Amino acid sequence: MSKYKMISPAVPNMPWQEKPENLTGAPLWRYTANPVIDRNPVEGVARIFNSAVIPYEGKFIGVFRGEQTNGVPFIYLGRSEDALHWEFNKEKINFVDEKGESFMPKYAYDPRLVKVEDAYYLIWCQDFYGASIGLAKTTDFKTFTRLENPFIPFNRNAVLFPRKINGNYVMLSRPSDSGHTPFGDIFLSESPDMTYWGKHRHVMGKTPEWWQSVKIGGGAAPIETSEGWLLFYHGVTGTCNGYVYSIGGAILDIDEPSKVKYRCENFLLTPETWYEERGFVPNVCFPCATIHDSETGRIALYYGAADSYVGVAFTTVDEIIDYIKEHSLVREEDTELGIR
Ligand code: BMA
Repeated sequence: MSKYKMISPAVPNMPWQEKPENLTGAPLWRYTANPVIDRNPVEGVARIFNSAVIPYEGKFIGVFRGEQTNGVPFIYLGRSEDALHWEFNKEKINFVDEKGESFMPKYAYDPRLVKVEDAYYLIWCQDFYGASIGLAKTTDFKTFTRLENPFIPFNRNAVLFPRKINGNYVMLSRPSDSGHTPFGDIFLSESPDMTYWGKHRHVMGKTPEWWQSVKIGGGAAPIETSEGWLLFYHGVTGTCNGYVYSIGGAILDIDEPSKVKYRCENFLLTPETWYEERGFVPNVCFPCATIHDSETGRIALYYGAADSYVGVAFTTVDEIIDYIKEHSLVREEDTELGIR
């Protein structure tokens, strides 16, 4: 019996590996066969990373950031029986407008995939006269209808909550600049209809802890738990060799998620294996999705590694929440409602 509960469906066939016995003091453990997606995964695509997966019809489906051989990122659909071995469509996702006509972004990267009620939403970063957030809806993974862009530029790392809160859809995002953004806090916005977004609130920002001292950004869709919304996010530090991306964890208030209840002072995972340290952009662990099973409390976290691969790390709801609580350091700005 788990101490804490995840309020989400059971996913008995989710991928899983037990915690290694010699692992102490670390709340996440890597899948031993990582990376689960290697280079040149499909014709015309050099690398897949920073991608999101979800259970679907007893199997798994995902939206994948594919770096095409012309260097431009786009989103590809993938399917899997076990969420570890993936088959990708050779064609990129064909987005349409509300009339059903093709409506392709110029580029698309870092997709997230979230089910809210009966629909699946894709959220990604694209050009809208500058880097901004794109949004699309599907119910069958055949037709992907773009919705209005939720925010004006510049903005990245948008993540939708998996249910409405107080009657509204809720999205986290990270206002940014047009380049490699040397700043950035996580904000929250609400919408009654997925068209008009407002009631913006500050959730949390960078901290003096060096691993997240430059900027932070949303990661996987928050998991509803008995302790609040469990959020895996990324935190960035600057070094003389560039940015280093680690994975952090926080628990947000269930009814007022702009208030942070617990926030882990330590990173949960930082680049240390070859596929995280070496690649197109070295030293990047970039979380984008979880698959989790409410019956067993198991969580599989999917993250992009070195802008080149996809890795999976495991934990349990008890293990991760206890670790975040035990190492929580919440500052006044975190606990505020986040409006000024
Ligand atoms: C960020 C995003 C991510 C990328 C990371 C490291 O700004 O563009 O897609 O993984 O940089 O390069």
